[in-house]
Amino acid sequence: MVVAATVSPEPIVGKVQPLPRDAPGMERVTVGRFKSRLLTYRKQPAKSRNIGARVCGHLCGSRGGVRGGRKRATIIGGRTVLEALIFDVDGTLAETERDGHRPAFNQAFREAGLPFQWDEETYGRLLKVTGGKERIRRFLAERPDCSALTDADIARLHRRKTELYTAWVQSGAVRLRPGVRRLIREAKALGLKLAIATTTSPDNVDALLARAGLSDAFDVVGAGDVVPRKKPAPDIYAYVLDRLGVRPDEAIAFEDSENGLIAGVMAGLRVVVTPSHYTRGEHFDRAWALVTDLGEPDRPGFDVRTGEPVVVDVGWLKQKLTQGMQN
Ligand code: XBP
Ligand code: MG
Repeated sequence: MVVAATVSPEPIVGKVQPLPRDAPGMERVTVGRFKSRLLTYRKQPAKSRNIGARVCGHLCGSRGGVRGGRKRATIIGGRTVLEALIFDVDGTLAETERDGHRPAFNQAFREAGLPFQWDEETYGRLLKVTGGKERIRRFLAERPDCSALTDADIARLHRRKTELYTAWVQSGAVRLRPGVRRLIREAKALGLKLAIATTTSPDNVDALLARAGLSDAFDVVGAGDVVPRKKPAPDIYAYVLDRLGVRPDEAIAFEDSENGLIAGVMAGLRVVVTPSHYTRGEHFDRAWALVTDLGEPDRPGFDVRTGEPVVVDVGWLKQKLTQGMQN
């Protein structure tokens, strides 16, 4: 069946509607092909004439583009369709670092008889190193007075830390940040795909989602050592996008840190940043949106750049996408 991008001034999340193959006055111009979906623009009279140029302009523009010539954007009425939301975990879904991961590391160190503890300030500095095992290794490299640990020692230590951290999560000590549950539920109800892209260990993600009642919400979970290079490398986002089957310009990422922002931008994504306890002083110039938190209708977050109150929902994201394409 031949399908065509219809001209709709309304939703960004639009529908691909069938057109009769030989509709009069129409000429077929193939714009793109994505998976089993054939997206065809048929030149239409009068008002829709500018669509070809807008489509071409977008595909040839600096954002998105056709990476490797493999996938093409799903374009409805000259707009890229929003297909997926991708969430970071620590700091983005919940404030987990200072009172969750940090004490778990420290208890694991104590139990192993190691002669150091990470205070809040030290941990904030070490957070620049993503991944718990990598963080321990970096710390030990800075401390020649500490006896060297083998990779196997570090892995064992980290397994214990994960047990302690997941127990903390299961105890109910951590809550989702404002607007997180609301946005996830809304996006799910509207049929968007949802994914996790995190450096944290898969057990930590499972524990947090289970405790939050969101275990079934995500189509793809990319976590921990599933890719060799952790953030700020874009690998985890590339992994998740591939499994979702969506292009970077069809998805929006949510991050709390500069490392996460760099990873998302390098993967070609638009990134909404909600800075967290440890990341408030970092640089977020390249964020697509920078808000204090996602906000709730009765307690909005704030756009850090304009000071405007904001409730980040799917409608807000789609509106912002539309504005971006008009600029
Ligand atoms: C944050 C991280 C993780 C956690 C600790 O990941 O860098 O390393 O601090 O978790 P993100 P592990 O913000 O990408 O969710 O000890 O399991 O690595
Ligand atoms: Mg984070």
